[in-house]
Amino acid sequence: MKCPLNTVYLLLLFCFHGFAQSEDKPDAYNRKEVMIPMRDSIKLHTLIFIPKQQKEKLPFLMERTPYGVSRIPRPENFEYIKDMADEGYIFVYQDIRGKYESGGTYEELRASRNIADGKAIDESSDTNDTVDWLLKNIPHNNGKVGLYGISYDGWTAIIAATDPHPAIKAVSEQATPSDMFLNDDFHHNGAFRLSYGFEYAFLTESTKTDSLYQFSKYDTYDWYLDLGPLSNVNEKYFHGTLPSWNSFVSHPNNDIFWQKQALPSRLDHPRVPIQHVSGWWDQEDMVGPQATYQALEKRDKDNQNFIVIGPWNHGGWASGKGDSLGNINFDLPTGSYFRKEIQAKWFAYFLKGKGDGKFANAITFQTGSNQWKNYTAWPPKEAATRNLYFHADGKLSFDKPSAGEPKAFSSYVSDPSKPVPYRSRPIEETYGPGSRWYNWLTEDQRFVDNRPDVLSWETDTLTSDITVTGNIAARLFASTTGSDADWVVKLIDVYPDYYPKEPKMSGYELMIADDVFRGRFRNSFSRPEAITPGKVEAYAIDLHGADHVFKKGHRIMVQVQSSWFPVIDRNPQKYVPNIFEAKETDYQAATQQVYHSLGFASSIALPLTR
Ligand code: PG9
Repeated sequence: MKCPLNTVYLLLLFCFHGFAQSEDKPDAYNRKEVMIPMRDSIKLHTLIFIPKQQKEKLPFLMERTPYGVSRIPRPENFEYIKDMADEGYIFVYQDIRGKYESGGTYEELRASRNIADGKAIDESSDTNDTVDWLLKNIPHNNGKVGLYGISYDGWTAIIAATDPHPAIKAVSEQATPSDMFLNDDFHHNGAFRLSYGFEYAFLTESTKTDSLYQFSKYDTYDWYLDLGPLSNVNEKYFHGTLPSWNSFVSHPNNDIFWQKQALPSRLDHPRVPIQHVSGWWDQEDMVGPQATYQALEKRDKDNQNFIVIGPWNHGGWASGKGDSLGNINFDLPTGSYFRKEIQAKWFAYFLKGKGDGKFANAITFQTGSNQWKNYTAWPPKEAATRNLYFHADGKLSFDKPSAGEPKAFSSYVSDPSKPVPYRSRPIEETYGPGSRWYNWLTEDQRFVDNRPDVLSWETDTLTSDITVTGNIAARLFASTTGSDADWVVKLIDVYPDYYPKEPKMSGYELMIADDVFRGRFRNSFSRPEAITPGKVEAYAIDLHGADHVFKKGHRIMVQVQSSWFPVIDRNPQKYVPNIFEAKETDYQAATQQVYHSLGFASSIALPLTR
């Protein structure tokens, strides 16, 4: 993979956001650089690539980004869109308002404007103003526009679908965050994503271009531990200058700020065909496209809502073959298949009228069996849920615990001064040199097996395949001696102890589904409540979607722990109204008890198709 940039951090950041350059080709496109005026006279920096040989009127394909357009390869050399470039479109790349070479002020995930106010602006009005300009100023266009992009660029694409210009005919949002309090980059189930939130706020808001934070330690596990309580961030480092960090601090609960920002509340129904693209091991926005698809699917009268989910990390479909991720092999070139057979054909149909338009509503790459699958909806309705129960002897089985089992619970001490690392150390800066951030969700979970603060349950060796297709959820019955607690649950595929097909994978513990839940939000994400010490509480933890075959000869494992540091901030384990204002002395060790009795039968609900 060749990258267009010299700077190490940009190389890492943007290569993994799909900005890989394929081999150089003689320029097939003419490049035009323009400043396009918006309705409030602010001008946006835009690159337009027009095929040198244009036989027919062509549609536009546009990507709008906060990360700087000048670094994006020309379409004919850009692996992500090369199949489409070979076919011929007019490509448009634009710096969004306030970033890089565009005018105006940047606002992260800008709020929607009041549409009745003709002068108000937002990302949708900026898209529409750009489309107006393109239709009038770029000759030989066919009057149709498609929008695409990964993550933030996917967000700018789908936001344009809230109030689409009539020329916008198709939107492919890829790895787009949907709800920053419940999922995705900044929180998961109310637990704050500390390392991502801190580093991204600095990256995007400290300068008009992007800047990496200069950590004094390579292993940021130590740096974040030395940071102490979150209030030190503004006191010692940001001094209240970064708007998104200030929003984290002033909105610790799922209040109207987060609710209004979330995509399901901004999109009524698919007004144009929308394709959602998601990766099973997306380390940033795995849930986003699935949640947005599911919200829109309920209101999709015209069958304009589609989803594709594959074995990818964040944006992993944009470059390379996609036949492996980290240590995991998929046998097939899933990335190149997506680009050529799914993405290119989808846009060709909606923008050029090519093909029969028969697209499956949901396409997934089923892992384990390593096959593409088509479904009429995601999750497919045919799956039947069965619970996998925790038992006293560390076993996991489809049988409920019996009254005679010796122990009602298993327990561990969770100590905020020794949090469990979320990936093996050193934990390099997220987008920093040598970072292993991109594949951490596929990392072998044996690295925490021997910790006293991680509990495991495991099935016997499977005597036949078990296929899980749909949404997975944990139901945990647990108590703590503290008054708040985090619960991390991981569903793991354990490879056979000796695996001749690939000896290095012997005994590998691969996470298939996982998430963290902040205990204070067990009854409401908007109104947190302290936990009564010692009281057994029920926690419903959404582990999200999977399409995976646990193969005969493998085992299924569940791990439970109370920290995932520093991607998740430490829960003080003493209830305070706002954790961003907790004091050093509020952080205390607590004893956690996870129940597996008849009355409190902790379990994982699996959607089984076989
Ligand atoms: N995950 C990044 C992001 C998107 C939207 C908001 C904040 C962060 C990204 O990859 O663009």
